[in-house]
Amino acid sequence: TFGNIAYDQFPQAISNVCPTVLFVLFCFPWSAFFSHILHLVFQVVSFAPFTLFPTPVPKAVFSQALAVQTHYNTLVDKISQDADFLQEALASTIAVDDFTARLFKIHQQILKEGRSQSIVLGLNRSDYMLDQRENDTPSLKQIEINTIAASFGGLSSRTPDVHRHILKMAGKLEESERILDNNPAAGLARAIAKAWELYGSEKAVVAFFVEDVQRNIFDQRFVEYELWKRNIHVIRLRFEDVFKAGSLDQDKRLFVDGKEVAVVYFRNGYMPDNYTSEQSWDARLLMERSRAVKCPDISTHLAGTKKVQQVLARPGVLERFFPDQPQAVQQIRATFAGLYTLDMGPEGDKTVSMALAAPERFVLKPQREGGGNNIYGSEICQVLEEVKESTERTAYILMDKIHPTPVRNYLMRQGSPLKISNCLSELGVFGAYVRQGKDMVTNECVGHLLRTKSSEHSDGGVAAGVAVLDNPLLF
Ligand code: GSH
Repeated sequence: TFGNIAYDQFPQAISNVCPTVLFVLFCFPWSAFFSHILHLVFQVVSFAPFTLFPTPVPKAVFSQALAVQTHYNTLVDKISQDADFLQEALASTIAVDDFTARLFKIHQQILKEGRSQSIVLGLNRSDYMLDQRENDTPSLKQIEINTIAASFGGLSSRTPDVHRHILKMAGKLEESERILDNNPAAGLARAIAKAWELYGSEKAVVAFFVEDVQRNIFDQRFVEYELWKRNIHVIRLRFEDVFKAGSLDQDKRLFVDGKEVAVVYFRNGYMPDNYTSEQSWDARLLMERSRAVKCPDISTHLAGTKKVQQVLARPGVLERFFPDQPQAVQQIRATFAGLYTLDMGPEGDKTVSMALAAPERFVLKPQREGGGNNIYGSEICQVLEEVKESTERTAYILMDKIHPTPVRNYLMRQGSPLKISNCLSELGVFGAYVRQGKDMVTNECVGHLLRTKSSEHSDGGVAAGVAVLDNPLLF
């Protein structure tokens, strides 16, 4: 390392040069300087952020979250098949939200043409926080369910070993042994593999549909490698690949660059910004129309919108999907926070007044995925004052704010100073299912994800640069 070489290792001639020049040449920390510049310019890989220690989570709520997951899988799947419900639930939203409206248009076109594939693959993640009111026991409340690009199943398959190791080093052997095994990557891949097998063509590939700039590639790779282990060929596709080299044959088989695609696993396409041109929308439509198994298909994507989440909380709606299963209804409903409509009319007006009177009690949510889109506190008033008299307000829903108890921990993130923070955690549970026609072939809960962020941030996940990966330590 250039900057650390001592003067006396250099010939006398050099030490006769002006001391300032020598100082700059040899004492300035050039190596650190260049490595910093190189790092800024060429940074390709950095470690995934994580908490130094696992976070305590009560056993009862953890088990509750795992137990309800297969019902959530069924619910999402049933919603996706109920065109009338989706139409009715989303009517007010698509009138004002262009992105949801475009997705809905594709959904309608597919219904008109008839679905070309009866195999459905669903990989989702239902996210919760623990609501702790005064001395009550904490209660599990759903934040949202992600039915598209539900991430971090790959990395969370590796984090248990990180915390086991740290706890051992800290002399906490007993705690280290209590870190749960977790392998969502294997479970997600198992469902993808099942869909691929049912598709029934050995040479067809599984395509991971990804962004142009892939910041979370390693999370995806862990799922990918599970598929390669089963001798399933995986490719990665971007919008451009599909619109430039994708086509359907006369049986609507999807071919990209001459390869037949059995399964398209969407890890992109959930945000308006992902669709940079009309060609992106054409590519999405092409994939949806194809015989490839889509994960998710367009209807399942729509089933994960915030508006659907709010409509599900209305009295009687869950019963529509589980007419003979009061137990499932009860288990799902127990996880609902208060959710309120902003549709035009007296009920929506009441929601507006309630939010304006006590904004700190609520979260205002637009129909967006990817994290960091929610509105809190005085900003709720600003937004609602602007839109309250117009249909624009129907682009949002209002939800009760959840109050988890902060826990102190260190958030380990590249470039961030090490400091103890008050932290809040969010527990996610991964669901995976495959249906063929009317037959539910598999329906599983395949693992969990604990994410933790500083309580300074009201919103945002790992991908948004706010939360970090964690593990539950059950008590
Ligand atoms: N495109 C990236 C990937 O596929 O890994 C990110 C996808 C993404 O942001 N997914 C959201 C998520 O699971 C759901 S739409 N976020 C969790 C988080 O960022 O903490």
